[in-house]
Amino acid sequence: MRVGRLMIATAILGWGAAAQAATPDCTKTLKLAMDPFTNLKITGAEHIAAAAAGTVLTSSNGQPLKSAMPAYCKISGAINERKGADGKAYAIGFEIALPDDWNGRLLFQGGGGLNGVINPPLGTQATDDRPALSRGFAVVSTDSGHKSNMGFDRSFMADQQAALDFAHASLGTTTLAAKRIIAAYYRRPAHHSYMIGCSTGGREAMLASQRYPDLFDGIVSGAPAMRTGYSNIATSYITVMLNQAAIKDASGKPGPAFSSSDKALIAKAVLEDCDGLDGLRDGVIAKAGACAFRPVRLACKGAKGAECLSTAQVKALDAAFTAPKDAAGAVIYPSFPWDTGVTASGNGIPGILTTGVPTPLGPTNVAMTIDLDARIQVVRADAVQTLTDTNAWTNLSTFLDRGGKMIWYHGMSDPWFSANDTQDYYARAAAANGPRFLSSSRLYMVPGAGHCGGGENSFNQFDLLTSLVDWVERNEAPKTIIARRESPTPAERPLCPFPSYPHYRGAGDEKRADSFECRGVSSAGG
Ligand SMILES: [Ca+2]
Repeated sequence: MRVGRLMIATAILGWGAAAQAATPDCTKTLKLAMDPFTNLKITGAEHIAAAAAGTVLTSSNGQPLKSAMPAYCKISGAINERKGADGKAYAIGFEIALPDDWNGRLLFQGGGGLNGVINPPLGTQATDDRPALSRGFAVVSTDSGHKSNMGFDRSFMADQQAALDFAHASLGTTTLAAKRIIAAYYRRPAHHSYMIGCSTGGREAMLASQRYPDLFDGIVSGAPAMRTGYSNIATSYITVMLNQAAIKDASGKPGPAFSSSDKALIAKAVLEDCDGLDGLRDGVIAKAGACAFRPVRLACKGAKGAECLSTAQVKALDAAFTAPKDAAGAVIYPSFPWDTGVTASGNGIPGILTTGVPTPLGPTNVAMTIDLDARIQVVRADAVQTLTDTNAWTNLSTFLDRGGKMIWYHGMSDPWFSANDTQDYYARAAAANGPRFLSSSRLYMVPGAGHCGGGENSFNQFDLLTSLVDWVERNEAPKTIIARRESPTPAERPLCPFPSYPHYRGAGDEKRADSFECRGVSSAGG
């Protein structure tokens, strides 16, 4: 951080006298800057006053938080500052929020994309309207070892240590630094440590369980980016299958595979076949595992019309929802589930049936063919990708032997990483670790939800942190999680431990969670 000296001066001269008598002095952590062993430099320390509800933003351009935030000391730091192979300055940048009224716990806040920015350490993910900081957690966030203004700028990987830090190393380094700062600041260590992340943060949460089994007592992993090389092949494959059915322009470039009315037709048919399987036709497909929608039933008997799909469209849909395989017949990546979000076109990443337009993930993909075997060879030969991925490692014996607990969640309409892939990892981890995995781990599918949130008809607001802490510290294993939404009308719905799902009891207010019961085999007995 280039502002380091100025901020240190400000910290020394500034607000320290204003701190309450019972509150540790933020500036005392500055002595850590001289510790040569950790190569840890404190670059800033600032006491942040308590803030009223609705006045703190999730990020500089984010949404206002509904909860009030407590007074806290914000420490900024840099670990291992150096000049990298490409001549750029590197360090693991981090911020840690140390609330005046501390609850004795640490929360590591996972990142997103390719990281490169230090998001405000608030702990908003999977905490509904009560971020971890508002509950008294000390919260740390990090750029994972490089600076970037672009979400998918890979140039830092030219530097070996920066690549290692992104792949995994910064997680351990930052967590140890956070624990050290906490112990120095409060004069006692955190009694429990937690980790929550989604997407890249979900991958980092998996890393925490797999490669740093001693660091965390409880972990939440949402929609983990566990093997992006493979998922990128899958989404490219799906788009190519759909492009083959699209109408081409004069240059041969494919437009959208489906018109708006085509997508409405598909969405209506999927609901007709699968919405009611959970006992209630409400636009939510809660029993997706039993959804057996077949596109052929929408095939035109004659010419293409508004009420049917062309033969090419049906063929493309079948291919798009079938797992791509390599030449040897091995599945490269699981298929995506039929869910309500497959035709979504909202503000987030559009549903996987939306082609012919650029998305937040990149420019319009107009490819008409894809060589799956060539692509998979490139991914397998990519050393950084291999080190970064978390799909293969399932030995969690050290983490589980320590009593570690883990909660997973994934939106069923996530168009980037298939919810089926997280289910697949969960099954493999269960097979590898035996009953102790199932007694220490839960997976919750979120019908209709997109990538780490969103979803037009989804109950996507839920608090997993409370359940995780109760599990770790009171041995109260979670069963159902009460999820809610505020629009179109406020309503609640249970999330059930996978593979069970919430089934309508047949009577009762459908806005109330207790009108539903978890059905189907569940390790949690839910
Ligand atoms: Ca339903």
